[in-house]
Parts: sequence; C-alpha cells; structure tokens
Amino acid sequence: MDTREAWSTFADKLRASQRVLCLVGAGLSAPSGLDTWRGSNGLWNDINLRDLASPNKFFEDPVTVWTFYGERLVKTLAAQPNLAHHALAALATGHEGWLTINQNVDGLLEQTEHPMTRLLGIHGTLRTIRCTSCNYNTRIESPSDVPFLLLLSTQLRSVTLSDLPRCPVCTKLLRPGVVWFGEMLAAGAPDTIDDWISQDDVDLVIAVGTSLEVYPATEWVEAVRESGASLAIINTEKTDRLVDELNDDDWFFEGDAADILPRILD
Ligand code: BJW
Ligand code: ZN
Repeated sequence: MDTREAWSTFADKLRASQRVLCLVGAGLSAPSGLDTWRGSNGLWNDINLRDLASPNKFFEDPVTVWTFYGERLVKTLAAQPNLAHHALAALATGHEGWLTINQNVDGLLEQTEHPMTRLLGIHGTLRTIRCTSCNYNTRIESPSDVPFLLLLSTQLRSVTLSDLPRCPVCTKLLRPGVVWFGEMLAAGAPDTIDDWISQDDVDLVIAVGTSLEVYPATEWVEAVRESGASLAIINTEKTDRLVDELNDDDWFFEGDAADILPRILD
C-alpha cells in the first residue's frame, strides 16, 4: 500500500469500526521530552538501567532505584501533554466504542484539554509514592513536596540512604507508585479490560508508541487480533518485533505520534 492509500483505507476502517482498542506506550510522551524505555533513544540502551524496574533491585539498592525514579519524577512534573496526547483524547472521546490502555506512568494523558473517558492505566503512576510496609500513599504535585526530590533537583550533593523518602506513619521506606516486573498490574484494570474484550469482537486495535515487548499489555493486543481485529501501528521505528505483528492489510504509520495522531483527526 502506498501512503495515500494507507491513509484512505485506515480512515475507512476507523469510520466503520464499532469497537476500537488503543494501546499506548512511552513513545506517546516522547514529544513531551520524556524518555522511552526501548528504541534508539531508549533508557534501556544503557545497560545499567536495565534491571531497575524490579522490586528486588529496589530492596537491594534503594538509593540507585530512587535516584533513577526521583529524577524521572522531577522531569515528569515539569512536562506538558503534547499534540499526540490531545489528538488521542479527541479521537477517543469522539468514539463511543473506544477503550485506551495506557502503559505510561507520567499522568500526561490524564491532563489533556478534553479529559479522556475509558482510559485505563495499568502500570501505576510516578506521581504517587507509597509505603513499602503499610497502606500510606501520597500524591506528589511538585518537587517541593518531598525533600528528597528537592535534593535531586538542586544536585547539591549525592544521595545517601538517609535522604530517601520515609513513611510518616511507620517510618519504613516509601517507593514509587509504579508497577515493576513481576508485580500485579493496577487493581481492577485487567478485569475491566478482559470484560470489555470478551463482550463483543473488537474491529480495530491501534498501538501507539509502544514496543509491544511487555506483557500482559501485548497479550490483550494478541487476543483481539486472534478474534479478527485489524491492527494499526504508529511508531518512529519499524522494528522486526512490530512488523511481525502485521498482516498485509494492516497499517504501519512510521513517524512521530505527535505528527500522525493529529492527521487522523483531519
Ligand atoms: C515513538 C516515538 C514517537 C519513540 N512517536 N513512537 C508473558 C510472557 C513473557 C513474560 C511475561 C508474560 N506475562 C508477564 C510477563 C512478565 C513481565 C513481562 O512482560 N516481561 C517481558 C519483558 C517479557 N510482565 C510483568 O511482570 C507484569 N506483571 C504481570 O504480568 O503480573 C502478573 C505476573 C506476576 C508475576 C509473574 C508472572 C505474571 C508487569 C509489567 C510492568 C512493566 N513495568 C514497566 C516499568 C513501569 C515503571 C517505570 O516507568 O519505571 O512499564 S517496564 C516499562 O515497559 C514500562 C512501560 O510501561 C513498559 C512498556 O514499554 P512501552 O511503553 O512499550 O515503551 P518502550 O520504551 O518499550 O517503547 C517505546 C516505543 O515508542 C518504541 O518502539 C519507540 O520506537 C517508539 N517511539 N518515540 C511514536 N515520538
Ligand atoms: Zn508505612
């Protein structure tokens, strides 16, 4: 398919689709200046960052893990939703049968001009930190809410164990409110997604800015594919992993989500 034909057949498919599943990943927030995990500029190209997203690493070396998450949290608090977030929110709210699964932990898709409906976050949020021992949790609005984040932003000296945020109730370490490998996904979301998928056939699945490397998010895409859904991928990189998912009559829109998603609205 040439590009013009691809846009036209995709527009027809979108118009005709009663039920659309959209899976979004870190590439959606890349135009807001946030790092992706994988891909050519991804954090995981740095071998030292590869095993940070795990409870074992946190208990073994909380200073390293908290420094990594604290720096990302400071950056995230300063970031704004980009054109891709706004376009996606407009597409989703304009379509009654649209469900978005959000793998991102930055909270930007929740801050669009027209707040999104049927948006399910599955990997938690950077903006909440919680106790490793009791039920205490707190939302972070600004680096000044947590002395540890202020220390990171000012970089006056390096971090030690005694700088890490502690629970005001039980004094144990607080941790980022994200879902690490080996942990259960955010409560409720998997059941809602399973129910929605099993209600009726999904016509179209759109994967935006995701490597499709992480489960169970990718499993939901595979499940609706098996029941006949077409697939559209929006990604800056045409990796083998992504191409393997495609059939001849599917779509790969290669490029920046902040360019491509607004074009779908036009
Ligand atoms: C652009 C762009 C632009 C750039 N425009 N595009 C079945 C099989 C095998 C393994 C498993 C399985 N089921 C479960 C597992 C284990 C594990 C897993 O998936 N392992 C894989 C590595 C194989 N999954 C889990 O453990 C999950 N829990 C679970 O399943 O619980 C039940 C269970 C428990 C115990 C045992 C077994 C089962 C939990 C997964 C949690 C993932 N957490 C992270 C970290 C969150 C916190 C944080 O951010 O620090 O979530 S990992 C990281 O990957 C993060 C992301 O949400 C997630 C997905 O990444 P995403 O969004 O796809 O980003 P990237 O970076 O990979 O891709 C970005 C893409 O954008 C690239 O392709 C770029 O090219 C592109 N791009 N700029 C468009 N401008
Ligand atoms: Zn506590």
